[in-house]
Amino acid sequence: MPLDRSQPDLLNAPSRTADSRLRELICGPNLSFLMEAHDALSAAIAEQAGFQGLWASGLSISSTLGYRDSNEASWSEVVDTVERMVSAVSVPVLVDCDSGFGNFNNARLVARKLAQRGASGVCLEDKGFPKMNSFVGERHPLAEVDEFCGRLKAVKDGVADPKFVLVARVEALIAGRSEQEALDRAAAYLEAGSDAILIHSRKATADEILSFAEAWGGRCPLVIVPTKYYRTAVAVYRDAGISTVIWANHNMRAAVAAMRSVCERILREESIAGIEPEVASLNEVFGLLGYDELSRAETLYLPADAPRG
Ligand code: SPV
Ligand code: MG
Repeated sequence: MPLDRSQPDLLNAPSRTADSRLRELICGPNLSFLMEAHDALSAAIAEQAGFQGLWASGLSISSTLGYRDSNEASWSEVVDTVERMVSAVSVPVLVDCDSGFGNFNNARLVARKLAQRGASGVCLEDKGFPKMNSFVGERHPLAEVDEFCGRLKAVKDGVADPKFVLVARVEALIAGRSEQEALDRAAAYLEAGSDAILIHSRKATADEILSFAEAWGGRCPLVIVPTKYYRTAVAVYRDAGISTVIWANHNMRAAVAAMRSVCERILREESIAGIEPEVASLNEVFGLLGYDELSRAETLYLPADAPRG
């Protein structure tokens, strides 16, 4: 259900604290899905479509801000974006925290800020700072295991709320390392306090993910991001005991495709008549942003003869 915008304190104030729903999604017995969002509007659309939880994607947030997914966006820009997202929805948000924006101290600072702004969990990947998007290029140097475990422990200790979820992301397969190294890293990150392991792959099939899942043997929930192996049916993940699938960048990519198509048509046709049936109506936009709540509030709080917005 969309946020009840009749609650004024939820309109703009970063008043949410983590609740247990993200933990239930990721650690529960059923396969769950997190949908990518990168701003308040995409978050509200994903919630209204029926998603129970959101992925605040680093790639998508960077892209919409005009940055490359290589820590060009500052941690505070990410926190501000997440705050707008959280304010727009009632479903929990897992935030892509990249590698934590530095060492253990930066990681715990960002996680704490995100928790204060209402995020329900963070995902930290075992790379250095700056990181590079996992699908770009061949150089993906991994963090030392002990040092990364320190980052995880610092986040766990830094956010006092036990409902806050910590996902550790293993990039060993992205970096071309062995499955054994991926398993060893995952075991160390679990020991360091992670609630779940995100095992990432950029292969076109799910083979290495499924092999990892079998070898992992359900030691803790597994999260996957099937951006490249998108042809695999989710039933396969259910059978493999995967906990959560993240559809990681598809709102952002849908927006790119739709905006490109509309811009090209308006330029070519020198008219907006042709695209009108294909774009969202203004009433849909006003509905998404709760304009009706504002007019109810005006009736409540403005003198009867005051000018209205
Ligand atoms: C993101 O959505 O920013 C992710 C997933 O981290 S990926 O782009 O696959 O690295
Ligand atoms: Mg990312």
